[in-house]
Amino acid sequence: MIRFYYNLSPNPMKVALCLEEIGRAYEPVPVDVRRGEQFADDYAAINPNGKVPALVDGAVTVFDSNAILLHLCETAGRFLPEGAAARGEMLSWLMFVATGIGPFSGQCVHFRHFAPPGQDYAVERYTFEARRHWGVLDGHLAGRSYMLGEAYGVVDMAVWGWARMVPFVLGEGAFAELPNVKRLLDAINARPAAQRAEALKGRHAFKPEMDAEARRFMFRAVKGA
Ligand SMILES: N[C@@H](CCC(=O)N[C@@H](CS)C(=O)NCC(=O)O)C(=O)O
Repeated sequence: MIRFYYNLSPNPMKVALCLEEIGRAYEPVPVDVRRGEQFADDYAAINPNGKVPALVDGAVTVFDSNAILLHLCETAGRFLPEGAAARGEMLSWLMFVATGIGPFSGQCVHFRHFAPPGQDYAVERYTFEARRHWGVLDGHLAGRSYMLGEAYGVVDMAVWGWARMVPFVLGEGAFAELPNVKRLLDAINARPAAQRAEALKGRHAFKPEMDAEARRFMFRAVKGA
């Protein structure tokens, strides 16, 4: 059975959605990053980057959320477009989410909500880049139901993980400027697989506090890195 290493943050949640969509049995294995569990030696062997998510599927180990989405959709033979041109589009948008939406939204959250005060330059820079990336995505979605046209697929799952967090990333009211992102989010939220993925919240008591211990773990690296 697949072992899925997760917490409830955006990157693991997109994988949870995909697992639920393809309907393969999996064992969710919680990794509490605020308690430093991502640095355990056995986990470092699975993900040398010391982050969640990661997945062990028989002999195959995959880390990094968008790599995991591709692995799951390829092995299921579902949620991927057909033809070279459509594959190019799929890879482009998937990497846009992996290298743009995710990291800029993540840093925006960090500097707006968790960093000590007085980081105006970082807040401005990451808010600008996060908003700009979401704006590109919103413009792309105008006139299409899903990221690659009329069929729901792997890129939509990647977007969903972070789209759920847009008000936390950019501020309450941010969806007013991102109507197409909101429409996509609502469409995916209505899917039973999304509701099953969200139900992961009830399975494990992750540490809620961002206290001194949790902050220390933000500045620690995997041994040997
Ligand atoms: N590129 C990675 C990023 C993974 C990542 O940043 N995960 C966060 C949770 S969303 C994490 O593990 N944070 C804990 C830490 O930074 O120690 C992916 O897409 O999987």
